[in-house]
Amino acid sequence: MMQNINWYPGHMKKTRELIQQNLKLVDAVIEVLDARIPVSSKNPIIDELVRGKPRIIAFNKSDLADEKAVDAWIDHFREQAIPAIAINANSGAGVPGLLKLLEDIQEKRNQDRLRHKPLRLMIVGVPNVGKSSLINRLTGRKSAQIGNRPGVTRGKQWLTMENGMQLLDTPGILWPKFEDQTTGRNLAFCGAIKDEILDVANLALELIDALSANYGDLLMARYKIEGLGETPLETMEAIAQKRGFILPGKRIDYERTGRTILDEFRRGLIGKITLEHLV
Ligand SMILES: Nc1nc2c(ncn2[C@@H]2O[C@H](COP(=O)(O)OP(=O)(O)OP(=O)(O)O)[C@@H](O)[C@H]2O)c(=O)[nH]1
Ligand SMILES: [Mg+2]
Repeated sequence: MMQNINWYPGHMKKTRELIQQNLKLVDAVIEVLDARIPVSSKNPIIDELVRGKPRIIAFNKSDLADEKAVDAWIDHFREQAIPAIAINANSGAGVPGLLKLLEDIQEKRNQDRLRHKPLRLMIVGVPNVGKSSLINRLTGRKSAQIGNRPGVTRGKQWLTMENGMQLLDTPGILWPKFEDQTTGRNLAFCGAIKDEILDVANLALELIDALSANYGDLLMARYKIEGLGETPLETMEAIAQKRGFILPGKRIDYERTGRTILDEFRRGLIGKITLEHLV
């Protein structure tokens, strides 16, 4: 059902090398994950690259995610001695808590050194996860370029935070190798892959399928359908009927229905949803 996607455009490899170089310049890393897809938005290469440096995991877009599921993920990482926190880079919710975690790292570092230098930080994450939005939050200005599409930030820049810490902006990286289609699918649902290369109707079918497991009730409530269909296609057709997305000849407008479902999921209109749960 899922079309093949080119997961590893040329600039991704360059980005990885850039992150590797930039890592040498910083003392600690903020890894931004999408709170809706904590597994799929995690790049295993980051684990490898960051080893030895203090790291904080920030679950961004928590306003769109399932709070209970995210809390479980936070506990999971804290048990591994990795500080984690839920944030909303748009509103600033959770950011004071993140600053506190950064100050903890700074303090610990100061204890080990005679000369106290401001912490140098780097933010990493997949495209469109909210890295630039977080940078703007942390620096209190509108410096980093933000876009509602992946791949906006390409260059490199240092920014000074109010508490004196130095922050480096980096482009997002998408992992170069993936074992399963689920990861790519989840990234696409959440907007980490350019929509132009996606088959929107099929992607929406996959989303309906993914939502049916834990959030079928939200889907039914949003689209005012009695129940879920036997198949995702049936559900999609029921949604199309409800919304009146019908073409001449009573043909269902799958394209428009698919785009609507995806768009409403991304805006949180279907509900607060996390697609990947701890087992
Ligand atoms: N709902 C919600 N949207 C967010 C949040 N943080 C960022 N966004 C939105 O997500 C989109 C991408 O944000 P950016 O900050 O540009 O993401 P980025 O990671 O820098 O993206 P690239 O530079 O393309 O890799 C924008 O439309 C932001 O407004 C959040 O916490 N909640
Ligand atoms: Mg950016």
